Amino acid sequence: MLLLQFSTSHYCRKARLALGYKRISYQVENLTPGLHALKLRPLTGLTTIPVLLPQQTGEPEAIADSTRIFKYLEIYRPEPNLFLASLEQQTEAWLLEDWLDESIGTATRFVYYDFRAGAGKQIDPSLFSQVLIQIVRRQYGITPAAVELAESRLENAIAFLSQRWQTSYYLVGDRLSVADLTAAALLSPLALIPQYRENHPWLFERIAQIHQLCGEPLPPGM
Ligand SMILES: N[C@@H](CCC(=O)N[C@@H](CS)C(=O)NCC(=O)O)C(=O)O
Repeated sequence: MLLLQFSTSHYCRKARLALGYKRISYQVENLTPGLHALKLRPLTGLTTIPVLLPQQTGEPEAIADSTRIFKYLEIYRPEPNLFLASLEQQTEAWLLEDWLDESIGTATRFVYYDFRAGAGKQIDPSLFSQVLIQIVRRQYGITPAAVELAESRLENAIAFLSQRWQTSYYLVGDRLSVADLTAAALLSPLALIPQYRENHPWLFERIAQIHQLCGEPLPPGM
C-alpha cells in the first residue's frame, strides 16, 4: 500500500494511526504542496490528502479522505477491530469523528499556523517555511478573528475530551475507536504550543499512548 501525504499533515497522521493500529505495512509518498493537486485530481477528483493507493489487484485504485480510509481498512483488515461492536456506540464514534474532522481539525490548523507565524517562528525561521506558512494562512483565511474562534472551539473540545479520556479512558465504549484515533491525530499539532502543553498535560499523555498503541512515532514537540 502507498499513502500519499504531506509529511506534516495531521489528517495524514490520522490515516497512519489506523494503518499502524491494524499492523498493515505501507509506504509513504510525500507530495509537494502546490503541485499535489496535479497528481490528486485525476486520481480522486479531489485535491486533499491523505489518499491511500492499495496497489493490489481487485482493490480500488485510490481511496481519498481519512474517514473513507478508516472504512476501507476495517474491511481490508478486520482485526484488530477499529469499529465498536454496538451499533449505538459506533454511531456515536462516527459523530465524534465527524465533529473532530470538520470542526476541531480545522481549529487546530488555525491555531497552529497562527503560532508558527508568531511566537513559534523560531521552530523553523527559514524563508521557505515562513512563505509556506503565509500561503497556508491566506489559503484557509487564518485571520486573528478566525483564530480567536478556533481557540474557543478547542477549549470546548479539550473540556469534552478531558471528561471522557480522564474518566473512562476511551472516548466511546471500552476500547479504542475511530474517535480516539481521530482526536489523537487532529489535536497533536498543539504539542508544539507551550500554553497547551502546560495547561493540559494529560491530553498529550493520552495522545502519546495512542501513538504507541499504533506504532506511530510521536508528533513533533512530544
Ligand atoms: N476531510 C479531509 C481533510 C483533509 C485535509 O484537509 N487535507 C489538507 C492537508 S492537512 C489538504 O490536503 N490540503 C490541500 C488542499 O486542500 O488542496 C480528510 O479527512 O481527509
